[in-house]
Amino acid sequence: MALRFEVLGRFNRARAARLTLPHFLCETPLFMPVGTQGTIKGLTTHQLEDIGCQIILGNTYHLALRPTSELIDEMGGLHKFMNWPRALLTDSGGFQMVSLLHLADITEEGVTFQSPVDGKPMLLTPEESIQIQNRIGADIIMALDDVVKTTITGPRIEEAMYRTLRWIDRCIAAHKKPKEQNLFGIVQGGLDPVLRDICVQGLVERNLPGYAIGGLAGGEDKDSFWRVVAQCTASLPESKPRYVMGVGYPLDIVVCSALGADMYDCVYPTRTARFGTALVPEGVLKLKHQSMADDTRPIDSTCECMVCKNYTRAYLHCLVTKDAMGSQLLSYHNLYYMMQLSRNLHSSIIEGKFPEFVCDFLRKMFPEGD
Ligand code: PRF
Ligand code: ZN
Repeated sequence: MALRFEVLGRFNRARAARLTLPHFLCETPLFMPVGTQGTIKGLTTHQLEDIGCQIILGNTYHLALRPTSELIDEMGGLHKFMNWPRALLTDSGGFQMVSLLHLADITEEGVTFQSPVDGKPMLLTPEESIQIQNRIGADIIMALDDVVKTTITGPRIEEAMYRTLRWIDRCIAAHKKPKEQNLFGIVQGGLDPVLRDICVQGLVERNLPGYAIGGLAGGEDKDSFWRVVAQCTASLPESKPRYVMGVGYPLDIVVCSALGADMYDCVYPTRTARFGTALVPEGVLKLKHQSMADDTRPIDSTCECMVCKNYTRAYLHCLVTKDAMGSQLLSYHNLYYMMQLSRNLHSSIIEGKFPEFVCDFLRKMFPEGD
């Protein structure tokens, strides 16, 4: 195993831990910004370090198409290629293909899709996904899973869960760098507690360095989503990191952390920034709104980020729709907000003040109590 996971503090099911990866020592709970083409849109790696990002996400599917994993390998791996000294995680590619390309088709062999480059049919097998991720060289690599929307029902959910379990053995067998890269398995099974349980047990038997909870944040209601997270975290090993994929909103991160999850990733903070929305303790602030045009305050007077120290809402309002700098500054602030949230979760758990932190977070976000 190429990681160490030490739980430093707990509050009921919530944990604060130190996750030592080959390229960086991370503290959990932890939010991972998503970069697709080997970059977090609009930010330099120096800015990501300033913000306090510990680990960022790359997508196998995008990187494999361009610049290709062979080229990244020749360049000495993705860390070196993108000049990012800290930790990296790559997703396996199947989820991106299925969610981006509606033409993708899943068979026992793997995920078949039409190449967006030349339209030719291509096949991503579990073996190939791992081989590509071995070339890219991230600290954490993800197993290829069969992902179905949680909103569908019937035998397809069961088929996808059992296929994910069969594929994990093909991923483990194909993984050539277990001393340098950590392969995480992904729990599937939709909203069915029996299927989720079979999947958790199957993956735990494989004794992997970490586990992800997949197949969520796909349009199911919050209650079902939290229920699945609570069930999975209750039976995953205490001594391994737990990663909830594709999550999420600040509220979801607080709730999932209370349920015992440790890691998260989502495009939301950077995507919403590009649409002119800033994350603030009260929820969101829409910089495009006409009321911002002559507002001389920063985005958030309690935020200590470079943007809030230097720019007014009025200036950002002026930029948001007209210049790339607008979305860059908002992305900077939004990621700072997510990192501060992660740090606050970590320290409040360590200091035994987690309930106070959660109450304070909820009171600010829902002042009317609704
Ligand atoms: N599997 C993989 N990547 C993912 C997910 C998943 O289930 C999700 C959740 N829908 C986000 N990203 N491989
Ligand atoms: Zn700020």
